[in-house]
Amino acid sequence: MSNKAYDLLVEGLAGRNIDVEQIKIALKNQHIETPSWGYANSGTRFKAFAWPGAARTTHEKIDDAAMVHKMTGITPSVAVHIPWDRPADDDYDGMCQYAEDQGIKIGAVNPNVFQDNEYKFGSLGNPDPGIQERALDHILECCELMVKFRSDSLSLWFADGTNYAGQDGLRDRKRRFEAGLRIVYTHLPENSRMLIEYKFFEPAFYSTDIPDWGTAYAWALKLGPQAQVLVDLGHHAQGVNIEQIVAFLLDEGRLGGFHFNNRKYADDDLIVGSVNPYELFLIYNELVGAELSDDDLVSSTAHNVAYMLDQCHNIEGKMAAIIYSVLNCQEAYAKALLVPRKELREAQLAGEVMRAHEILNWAYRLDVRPLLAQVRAEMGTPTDPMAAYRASGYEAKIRAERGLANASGGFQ
Ligand code: RM4
Ligand code: MN
Ligand code: MN
Repeated sequence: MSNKAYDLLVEGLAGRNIDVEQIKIALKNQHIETPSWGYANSGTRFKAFAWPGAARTTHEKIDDAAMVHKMTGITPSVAVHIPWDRPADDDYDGMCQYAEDQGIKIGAVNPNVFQDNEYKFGSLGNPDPGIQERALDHILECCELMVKFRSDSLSLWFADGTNYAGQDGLRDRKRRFEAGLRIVYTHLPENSRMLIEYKFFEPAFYSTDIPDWGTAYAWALKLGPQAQVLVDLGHHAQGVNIEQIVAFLLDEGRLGGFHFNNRKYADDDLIVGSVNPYELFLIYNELVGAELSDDDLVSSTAHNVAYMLDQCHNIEGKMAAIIYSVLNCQEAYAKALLVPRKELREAQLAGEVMRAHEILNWAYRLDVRPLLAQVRAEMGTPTDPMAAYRASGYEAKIRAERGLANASGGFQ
């Protein structure tokens, strides 16, 4: 394949002692998990605008996830939410088989302890022991489902918190949570892990039981090595330095995974990289640095990170938005791989502030599209996934087959 732009890029990189072949291997091994709920209709608390063709069943969500994998080659798994994705006939083997027949696997299992009326005052943190137990039972059932789905990650997010000062005892809630999480921990299947997701506010507005990475990290430490922290990019206050959190958790062996999305104001769940592509690059820069580290704990932690999307496509079509998100992650990873790390380190150690900053930004400013086109060609996937998707006729097909579903609120 003649790819002039690619040849030029390789030439430029050689001058900086960058081995493109190694970088292509890393890019071919990149994996991003897509969320089943991202293919269904969703909306804000004001209105959910139905998208013609949005997936209505888990089979349809699997079909869509498989199509994204066909277009990108790097999304071989789909995360499920229980009960949204519980197979109607309880045939879990059949569901796994269906996914495998489409060329993908079931990934992280997400329990749902926030949508039933009982959870008005929380789940594990609820003052009512009966409701704590109900939540616990559901999460433990999800641990059993992990075995059926052959999944190795339990992804935990809680809507728990309070809306008014004095509503509940903050320490009481902490203790209830800790007790619940300890029980969950002992039920994790072998060789699996639990990912503890934090979020600073919403739906609770006064206090949230797992508000930040520090709380999630403290519990992961108390629980044991199978517990790690999940960083959702939308779950921080404005201006928080997420790449520094990522660096800390990587260095301590406790970064378990990501929920990628982007925010401008709150937990907006917009397309990852759409608001702040530089931040995404800086996050990937920490991950690549850790992958290359000669500290075994750090590099194995980085290699085991579960990269997942957690987005909500309210006014745009789901499929193209998810493909675009995957490409944004691919581009950020490619740029991070191209950082001339030796040069950067030398500049850092010499205290050359501007030189170090410039070296990092040199990689960020590279146009990596010819490299990615080359990688895709070598992988046998479309060199331009967005164009290939548009030309595939998939959207017209699902629109005709599925039509316009009734959208209410939330994710279904
Ligand atoms: C939360 C959080 C969780 C997701 C729910 C639906 O804000 O990001 O990961 O499962 O939304
Ligand atoms: Mn999330
Ligand atoms: Mn969120």
